[in-house]
Amino acid sequence: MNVTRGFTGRRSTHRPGLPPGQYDAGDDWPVLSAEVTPDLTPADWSFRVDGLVERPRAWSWDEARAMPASAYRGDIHCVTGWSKFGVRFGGVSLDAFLDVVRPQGSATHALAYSHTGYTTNLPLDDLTGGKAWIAWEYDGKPLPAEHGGPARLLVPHLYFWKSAKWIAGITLLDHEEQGFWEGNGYHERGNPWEEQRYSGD
Ligand SMILES: Nc1nc2c(c(=O)[nH]1)N[C@H]1C(S)=C(S)[C@@H](COP(=O)(O)O)O[C@H]1N2
Ligand SMILES: [Mo]
Repeated sequence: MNVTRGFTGRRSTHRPGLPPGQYDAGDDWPVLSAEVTPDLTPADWSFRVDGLVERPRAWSWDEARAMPASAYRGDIHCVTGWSKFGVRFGGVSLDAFLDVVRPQGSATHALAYSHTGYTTNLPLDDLTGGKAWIAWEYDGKPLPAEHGGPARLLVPHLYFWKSAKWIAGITLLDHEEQGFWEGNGYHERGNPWEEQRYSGD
């Protein structure tokens, strides 16, 4: 069987791997920011994991960059409708940070927060097991500032609003605390395959 070879319909809405209600943005990468792009240099950037962990800590840019590199190659899906196929991000697996701070058994949820004040909430399970990254490279180059550089959270299996740009930290909680879009009616989990766009979907 040879059903996918030669398939080049980049604008198709029937492309395999396209979640329901999404379209293929092709080479475009729209910028979606609720805030102005901050003037954030690597020297200003830090990443902290706190809340229900045994050993809360923060990493500077150099400390984070010294951790084992991990890459994502795959697709991303924005709740406004666009998806991008086969993107490449480089950074560190979030598991590596969690291994250091050691989540407490009671931790079930997380609130990710940006240096700009943006927040988004996620079930802790969506951040573990090789599903989430702190990413600072796109396509082998430094992540552009408007896309969250120096570094952003990357949780590609969920709608892209969960991937907080200019990530500053993650607080582990034993309950759900709504982030920016979730407090404005968006879904708590945001699984594109189940079209969890809005609260109650
Ligand atoms: N700090 C911050 N992170 C954010 C957002 C934002 O407004 N601020 N928007 C989210 C949404 S809705 C999407 S679709 C993606 C957009 O990322 P991009 O601008 O790199 O495409 O970032 C997410 N992360
Ligand atoms: Mo989005």
